[in-house]
Amino acid sequence: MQPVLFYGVPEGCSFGSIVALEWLGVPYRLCRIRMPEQVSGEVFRAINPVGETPALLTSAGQLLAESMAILNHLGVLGIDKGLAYPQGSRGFDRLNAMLAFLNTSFFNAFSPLWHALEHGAEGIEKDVLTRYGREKVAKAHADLEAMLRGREWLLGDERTLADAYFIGIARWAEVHDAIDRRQFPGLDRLFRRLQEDPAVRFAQAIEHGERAQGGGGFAGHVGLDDALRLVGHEA
Ligand SMILES: N[C@@H](CCC(=O)N[C@@H](CS)C(=O)NCC(=O)O)C(=O)O
Repeated sequence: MQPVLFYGVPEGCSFGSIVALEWLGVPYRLCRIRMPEQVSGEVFRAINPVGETPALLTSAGQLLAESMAILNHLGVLGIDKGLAYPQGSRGFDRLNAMLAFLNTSFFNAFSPLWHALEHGAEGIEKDVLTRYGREKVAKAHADLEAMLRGREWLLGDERTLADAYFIGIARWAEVHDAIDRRQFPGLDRLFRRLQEDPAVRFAQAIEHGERAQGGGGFAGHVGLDDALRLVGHEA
């Protein structure tokens, strides 16, 4: 069975999992979930009880939530391409540590800004959340810039699934006008390089509902009800 990735729009962190699937080149399908209405609805909670995207229906017909779990699950398919590493290796530990930083410190830095936007904060509440969020985003960028240590990609000379996940979150800086990325030259170079990547352009087109020409194994969209019927059905 082809895996199905449930991705959230607009601006979901699931963007990174779409880029990862494209880089891996494996056949897959997508199921589009609108946030917040559809993601928190009863039907989607049968996919992920937490009401969050991404979620993956694996090729074995099993459900998997959480970006880190999904990326590590997919990573096994990308070891020969250098996109991930076998568990027990130094590469695996470095990739896992980077994903953990991105999934916690980097992701969470944007939380006050998302809260202000999604809850229509006004006046002093908005000011406090905005200042707090911008400080957190700047610190997370400074920390990541230090971790990058002048390398081309987050882990070295070659791209890995960490770079795929990074771009899906880093673009939130523009959504919230949170920082000027040029203050972090290594991250700025990485961001610009990723923006030119065909898989990133493909994921952007998918999110915007535009006709998307992927270079990977995208096999089309599936509706949520049809995806539900696939749960538990192995190939
Ligand atoms: N820890 C989860 C967090 C997932 C998450 O927060 N997803 C957001 C989109 S980035 C979501 O689905 N939010 C639901 C909503 O906006 O109502 C992961 O890393 O996958």
